Amino acid sequence: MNNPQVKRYTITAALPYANGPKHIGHLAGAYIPADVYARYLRLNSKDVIFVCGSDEHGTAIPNQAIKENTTPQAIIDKYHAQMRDCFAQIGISFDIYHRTSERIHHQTSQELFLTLFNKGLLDEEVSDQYYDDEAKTFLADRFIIGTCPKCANPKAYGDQCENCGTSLSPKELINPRSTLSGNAPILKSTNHWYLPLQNYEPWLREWILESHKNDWKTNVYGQCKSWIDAGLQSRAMTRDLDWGIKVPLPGAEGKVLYVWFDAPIGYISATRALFDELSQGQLKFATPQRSFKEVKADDWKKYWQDEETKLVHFIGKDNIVFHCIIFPIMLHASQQYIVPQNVPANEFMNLEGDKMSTSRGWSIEMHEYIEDFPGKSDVLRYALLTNLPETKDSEFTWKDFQAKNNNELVAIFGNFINRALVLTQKYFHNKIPKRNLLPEDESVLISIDTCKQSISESIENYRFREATASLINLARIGNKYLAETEPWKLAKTDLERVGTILNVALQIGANLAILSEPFLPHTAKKLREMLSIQRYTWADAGASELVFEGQSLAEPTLLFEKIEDVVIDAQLLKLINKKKAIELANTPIEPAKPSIAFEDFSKMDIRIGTIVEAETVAKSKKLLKLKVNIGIDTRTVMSGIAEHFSPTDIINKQVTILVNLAPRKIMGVESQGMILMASDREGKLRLLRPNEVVNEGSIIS
Ligand code: B3M
Ligand code: ZN
Repeated sequence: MNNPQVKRYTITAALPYANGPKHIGHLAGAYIPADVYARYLRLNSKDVIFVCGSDEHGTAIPNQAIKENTTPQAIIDKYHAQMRDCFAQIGISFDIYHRTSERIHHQTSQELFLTLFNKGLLDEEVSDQYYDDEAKTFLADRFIIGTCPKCANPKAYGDQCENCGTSLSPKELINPRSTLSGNAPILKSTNHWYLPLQNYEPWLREWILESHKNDWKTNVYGQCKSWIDAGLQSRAMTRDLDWGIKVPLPGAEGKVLYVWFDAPIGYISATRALFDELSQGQLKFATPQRSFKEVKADDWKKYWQDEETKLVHFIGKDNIVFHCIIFPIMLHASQQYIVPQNVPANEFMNLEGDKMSTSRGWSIEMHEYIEDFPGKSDVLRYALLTNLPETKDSEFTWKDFQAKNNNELVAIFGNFINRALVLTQKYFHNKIPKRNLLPEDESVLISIDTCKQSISESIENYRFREATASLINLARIGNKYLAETEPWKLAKTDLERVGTILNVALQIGANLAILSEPFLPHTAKKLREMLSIQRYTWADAGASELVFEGQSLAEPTLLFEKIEDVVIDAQLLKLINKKKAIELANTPIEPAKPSIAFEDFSKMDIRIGTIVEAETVAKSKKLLKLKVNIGIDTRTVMSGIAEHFSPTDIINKQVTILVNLAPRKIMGVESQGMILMASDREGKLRLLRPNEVVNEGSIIS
């Protein structure tokens, strides 16, 4: 950050596919760290833009439209709005949240494609591609599924396996099937434009493997190195699809740009849109987080074309190859754009012992959290920040979430602030008291700056977990200081000393109001209001006197509240039920049996009977011994329903019974018939009963 050549920052966070809700694992992967970084830079008065938007192309979108029985346009409209609103609620401070379906994005993408094409950097090649002969369409990327060659996941996509994160091509899939018809695909020849990645190997080796050896995260560097060492290959940058950005060449009808060609260009078009909107004073997608003075539409260029701009991409690990290899090659080859200085990708966050996955129902979606925990987005931010998958996969559990809230936010941060404010209200009429510092006070005040320095250093090195730990440590120091000095005990004997202690505590509180802003923006705002802090920049923090004697404070309110066990238990149950419901919805209904002749059916003698006795059977968990009056006689039936019904549930109930089933001895008792049941997809049994009482022996036909 102190690199004198850095004049401005362009911060990007991966453009989420607008094909469904996004979960807290996505937040932990890219959006929360990116937001902390961007907020930190803004507080440091840096020239920074933070851009993102919805990724609205690719086969993921029409695929979802088929699932939801609607149009791709309806899908992107729905999920774009949902994601935009969720990010805003969680306090992700984008300067713009754009969409790749916008015209300016189509233009920017086509321009870059043509730039590369006109430089002769794209090779046109004809090859055989998978084709669905029934749907009459080529099967790009996610229109094809099959078994992953790496992890055997049977539902891997043609571009990527979501289970193991491996990037794939359709032909690598074992047993490929079309998602459109379910059929096995055939091969058909088609032409496409390829980017020969291998031509850039020397440049990549120099740029990543040499110059970023020490400043890129080891997980990122390692992935890049193994890609480069494995030998790069040509990659098609176009697809046979009708959903996407048209390939801007004559004779390319029916072809669109590959989604991974256009999506990262979305960062550039979002920046263009930001400066267009700012210069016209009409904000549509932009929500600028700082003041931009005398803006011209062309200013976007500085953020993408000037070597003194530091470009940083925040992403999850499954996007590394695109952001470190393919997109940088596109940028570099165009000779128009800068390349990223860092790509601090995170690993994955698991959930309660299993991989997080929206499709399997094992996830906490952003909107679910917001609905269930209104006004508590900082708690989620904190729970994620303290548990970011920065160097390896991490795990979110509801118990840990509760502990982070109750034991850290409430018991340390909130408790400290509350004590300082309530005591000031009680003894000093809500005015900051005068101070007369003792050496022990001085040493506490010095630790404020030490904490600030370590927070800064951690953030600048993309170690956000560590930064969060240093932040809470400052609150811990404050809490400990009050516990040791016990001002509530001194009030009777030495009010002047109490004044000094509270003054010192309030200085720590005021520093927390600034230093917590990148991490807990809603809390920081509340705290600034309570302490009546007007000026707040990172440069102000660290000072031992931020608020002054005689200043009035606002009414104290609680920053955090305890989360009870019942709330956590309900979330665990919700998670399990959601997964079950999805499993159930995905369980196919048993196919119909082959047809039979009416004579076969009429051989069965099915009647209504009344259960007149029911008892459990010793040594059997499954059986009930029933006496059923079938009009003709009252007979014994051994029925395997004890796990579903107790004798009292069914006594005196009318049921349907197959009466001419050959008698059979079951546990020494002769069973003379079979009670008919409906078994649902979960295997739960229900009695088949007439809708009103009928004579025993009534015939079913
Ligand atoms: N939409 C894939 C993903 O959400 C993709 C990221 C694009 S970033 C330019 O993982
Ligand atoms: Zn896999």
